[in-house]
Parts: sequence; C-alpha cells; structure tokens
Amino acid sequence: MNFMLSEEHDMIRKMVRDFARKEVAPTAAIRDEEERFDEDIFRKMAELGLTGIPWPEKYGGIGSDYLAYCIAVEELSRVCASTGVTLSAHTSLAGWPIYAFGTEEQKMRYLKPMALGEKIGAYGLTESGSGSDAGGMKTTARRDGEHFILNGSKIFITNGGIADLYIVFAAAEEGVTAFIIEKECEGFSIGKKERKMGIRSSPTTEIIFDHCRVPAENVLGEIGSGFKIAMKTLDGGRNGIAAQAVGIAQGALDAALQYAQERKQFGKPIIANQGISFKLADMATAIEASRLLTYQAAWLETEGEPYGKASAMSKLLAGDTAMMVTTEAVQIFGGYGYTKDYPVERYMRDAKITQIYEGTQEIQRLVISRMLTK
Ligand code: COS
Repeated sequence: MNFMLSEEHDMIRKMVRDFARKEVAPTAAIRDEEERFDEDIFRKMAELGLTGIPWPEKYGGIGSDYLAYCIAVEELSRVCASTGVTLSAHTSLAGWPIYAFGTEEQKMRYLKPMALGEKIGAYGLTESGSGSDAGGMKTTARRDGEHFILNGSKIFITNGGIADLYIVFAAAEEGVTAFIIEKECEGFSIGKKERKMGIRSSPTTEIIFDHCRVPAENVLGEIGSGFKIAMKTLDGGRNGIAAQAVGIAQGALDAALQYAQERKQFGKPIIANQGISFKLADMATAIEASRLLTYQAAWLETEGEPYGKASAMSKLLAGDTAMMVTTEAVQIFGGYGYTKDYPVERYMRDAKITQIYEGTQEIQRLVISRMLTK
C-alpha cells in the first residue's frame, strides 16, 4: 500500500493549482455575483488537456486516470466550485457514458471533441416530478423509422445552455433509453435558467423536447438499458462531486487558517484561542478523511474494481465535510465572514449543493445500505 501520489499526479496537481490561482481565482467572486459562465476559462482548461484527463489519446484525452481527474476538480473547486462542477459534469456525466457504452463511431464523433474541449457536455436525468426517484421519468421516446421522437423536459441541468451535447434518458417502449442529443437537434430547446444559492457561475437550466427528432444511431448503449447507464454514470459522477466538495472545504480551511493567524482579539491572534485552533484541527481532519475516501474511489475505478459504494461514501462524507468546514470557516471570520468582502460565504453557499446533487445524502445512504446487505 502506498499513499504517495505518483509524479504524474503531483505534476497535474501543481499545474491545475497554478492555473486555478492565476486564471480562475481572480474572477471567481465577480462571476458568482453576475451568475456568469466564462467560456474563456473552459477553453484554457482545454489547452492544458483538463477537458479529457482520463480518456485515451486516440479519443482526444491525455491518457491519465480518474485520480488525476479528481485532483483537477479538487484544485479548481478550491478557488471556484462552479468551474469545478463544469469540468466534473463534462467529464463524468457526459464523457464517461460515451466512453463506457458508446460505439467506436460515437466515441470519435462525440467523445473526442469533448475531450479536446471543442464541445461541452451535459447530462439530463432529473425531471420536475422525478428527482430521487429517477426511474419515475415522464419524458418519452417513440420510435419513428430511423428516428426516435422525444417529448418532455429535464430540469437542473448543469452546463445547460452552454453544452453542445446532452446525454439524455427517456422512456421508450422497451424501457428507459439513453440518447446523445446535439444542441442543434430539431425540437430541442433550452428552458428556464435557475437562479441559485451557490455555484452561480455554473449555468443550470431546463432542457425541453418538443417532438425532438433524434437519429436512432444516437442511442447510447442498448435500447431499454438506459436506467443502468444513468446509474453507472452517477457512480463515477458522485466521486467527482466528492472531489469538488474536498476542494471547497480545503479552500475554506486555507482562508480560515490564514485569517485566524492574522486577526487579533484580546491582544493575540485568534488561533491562540483553543476554541478556534480546535475547530481548525477538526476541519483539517475531516478534509483529510474525505480526500482519502475520494482518492480511494478514484483508484478503484481506475483499477477496474467495483466503486459504486466507495463513490457514494466519498460523496456522503465529503459533502457533509464541505458543509461543516465552510460553516465553521464563516464562524471563524465572525461578522466579516458573513460579508462578501471575504470568500467564505461563497464557499458556504457552494458547499450546500454537494449534499444535494448527483443524489442527495439520503440517496447515498440508501445506495450504501443496500450494498452492505448485498
Ligand atoms: N449500476 C448498475 N445498475 C444499477 C445501479 C448501478 N449503480 N443501481 C441500480 N441499478 C440497476 C438495478 O440492478 C436494477 O436492475 P434490475 O432491474 O436488472 O434488477 C435497476 O437498475 C433498478 O434499480 P433499483 O431497483 O435499485 O431502482 P430504484 O428505482 O429502487 O432506485 C435509486 C434506485 C434510488 C438508487 C436511484 O433511483 C437513484 O440513484 N436515485 C437518485 C438519482 C440521482 O442521483 N439524481 C441526481 C441526478 S444528477 S444531478
């Protein structure tokens, strides 16, 4: 057993940390304020190869692995959780199902431009009436010769409106089926854009299918096997969110640690007060535990071992850790923490979603408890 990161992982961490500090951090607060996605940042990530970290070079990737991808999401989220989730949804939710279930042609046509960052990916499962009960979807897919006609809508789509490709699940006669939808597809449109508490520079929209004509060749995997594709995709996606949560928590700890050493009360830095230093110790310990679970799940996936339970656990622990750590960070900053003059209120707002999306914490417990008895 070896807990040291390889040279390659270390190098990717340094590169992403440097990029995040120089190119992402300076505008994180203003993009949050303006709810503005910055395409330029995505293009720059693409130039560094970050948009295709785990995919082989023949599909436009850099041929690295899921741990390197998690490290990248973590380092981005340490300064901007919105940028972290843009990459996570693009890679885990859109790229992965094509890599795992796509035909060679689909991989060349869709995964490659996504890995190169020429196209952005998104994933559509949730509907207004089916969130945790993902199988209860109402969007339908009716066969019409060489096409399927999709009707319905999906909500809370990360990268909605900025994505070129959407992995979408709809109920066909044979059962739930996965489709690759191009944004230009006839009958496809973008609906309401959500105004959110956090991750505000990551756009979240509704997507609408109004007699949307999708070529049958855009079915992903077997017709009728879409629910399993959706679930397996989330198995990996959840670990990407765990990495995002670790990054958010680390960013909040970094800020709180610095502030606690600079801020003086009663004649000495507040870190000299055990009430503060013990908080910091608990925060650092919870982050380290979350990071280890997250890296372990990524390693299991890379090794081809089952990783669904590990990912549910990492997302559960890291999401709760992010919420605890960011709340404590605001507390350490006191009144200043509650203002927009410091980043910790943004971290706290951003942390909350990690307990909700890609399966609520309650769903993670359901998944874990079912696996315990298997
Ligand atoms: N990998 C592969 N197959 C899976 C799977 C997984 N991780 N999870 C479930 N399946 C399969 C089951 O094996 C079952 O197959 P069979 O019918 O062949 O036995 C089928 O899918 C149905 O599974 P199950 O009976 O467990 O489905 P449920 O309706 O009970 O619900 C939960 C499963 C609740 C776990 C699922 O709906 C879920 O994850 N909900 C949360 C959705 C979510 O995370 N949404 C966020 C969207 S992205 S922001």
